[in-house]
Amino acid sequence: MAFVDRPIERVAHLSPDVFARDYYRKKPVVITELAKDWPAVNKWTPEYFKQIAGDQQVPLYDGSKADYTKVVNQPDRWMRFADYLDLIEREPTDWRIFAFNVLKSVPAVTSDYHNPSLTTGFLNDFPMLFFGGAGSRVFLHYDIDLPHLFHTHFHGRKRVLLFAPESSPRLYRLPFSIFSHEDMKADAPDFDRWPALRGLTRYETEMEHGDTLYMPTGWWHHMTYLTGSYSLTLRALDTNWLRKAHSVYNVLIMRNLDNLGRKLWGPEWFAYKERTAIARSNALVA
Ligand SMILES: O=C(O)CCC(=O)C(=O)O
Repeated sequence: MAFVDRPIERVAHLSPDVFARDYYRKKPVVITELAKDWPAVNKWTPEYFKQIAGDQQVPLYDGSKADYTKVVNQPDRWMRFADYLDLIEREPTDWRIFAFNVLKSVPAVTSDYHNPSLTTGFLNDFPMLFFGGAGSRVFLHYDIDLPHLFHTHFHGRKRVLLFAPESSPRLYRLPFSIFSHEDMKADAPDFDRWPALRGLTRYETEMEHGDTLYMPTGWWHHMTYLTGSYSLTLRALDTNWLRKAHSVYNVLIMRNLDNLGRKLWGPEWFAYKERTAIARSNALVA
């Protein structure tokens, strides 16, 4: 058996009541008109980004596995933003910009979108932009601070795969981390090598310009950019205090333990994490 694939629901609008009743913490949904009135929908062209921030150096990531000589999320290289935008327009490439803080990098664009009125607790200091070239992939992960995510896509298409938090024990999660084992390809895994994946429900959608995907707290996501394009993620913390405490533990303690392990034990730390991820998930289906 492979995955059980299910399409992510699509709706044009949602009222706060229906969102709270049917989706909040429960399941993902694409809201096609949530961003309809945002200036960003027409304004955020590559030319516009070049005008306002073309000369900035931006941090880039490729599709290679994490490197123990680096701290978590350290970029693989830097490039002039305008050159990067030209690159993703021109040709397929693995290079991506991951979690580029809009407020710090391009504050002019913060008036081009609004927090959705579907929930509260938005982290206004952390609106994040993501860019990718055609064919680039984002490894399966969930967000370390466990927010609810409103992810709006621009200028092209992106394939999104999601797994519910209940699937976590069978997703080969690396200890002290929010990533799956990086050899496991969530888009086309070898089920003989990763048997715990068999039968898991995988939610799928293809995002178009202007679509907003709601991902509840703790949902795993894997992205494949089908064309050079970009997205904005707005993040809202869960209203539950236990969930908030878990988020603080992940950011302040778990991440630093991982960085310490990398520093002290380097490759052995990575090998231990990979071995443990495989042993734990496989034990569930032995
Ligand atoms: O689409 C991407 O490049 C990554 C998005 C992501 O991981 C997020 O919004 O948390």
